[in-house]
Amino acid sequence: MKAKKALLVVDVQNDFCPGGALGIPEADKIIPVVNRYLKFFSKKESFVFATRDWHPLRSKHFKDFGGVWPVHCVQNTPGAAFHPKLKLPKGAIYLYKGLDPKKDSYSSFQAEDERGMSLEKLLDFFKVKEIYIAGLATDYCVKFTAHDALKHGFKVNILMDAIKGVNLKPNDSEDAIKRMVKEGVKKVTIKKLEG
Ligand code: VGL
Ligand code: ZN
Repeated sequence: MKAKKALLVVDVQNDFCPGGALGIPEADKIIPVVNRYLKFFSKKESFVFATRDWHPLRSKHFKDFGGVWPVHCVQNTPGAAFHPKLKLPKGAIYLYKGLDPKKDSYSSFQAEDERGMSLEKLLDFFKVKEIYIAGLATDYCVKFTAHDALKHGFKVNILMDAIKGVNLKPNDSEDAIKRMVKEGVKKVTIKKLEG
């Protein structure tokens, strides 16, 4: 049987887009490209996973409680909703992360579906061996997700034209990409993929 692939769309939520509580400049510009990847992978009968940062109102992740971030992506608020332009297909599998008020939980490998099933369990169940990562933010969730995926033995690709970073320090995203590549991640673009 051919090894299965999955597209992982990370945290394309209102609060991470311009105008949101933790708005990343031009984050919304990746959305048409993410949609092209969604179309591409749907045709290939790959799996689609979509995560949402999904924090309780009181969390150590937030400045008010000792963290570094403004309050963002609070469970069931409009800021935590997917960006309205994101076109997730029927059959997409939804995951939530950042649920634990005592942890940052940047990695999608700390995410779970509504039944509490982890990403790793789901990928194993569907026999996925290779993942493609798009979304926000390059220097946090994307970086930690790629790291954990490699650690768990998956082949990992980052979609260079469909990620965007927070850049608390100006070079954070660049450094994150260098580190991911060093660890064994492959850089992919929609042109390369559609070939
Ligand atoms: C993230 C900052 C704060 C992320 C989450 O998922 O990349 N970044 N919370
Ligand atoms: Zn967060």
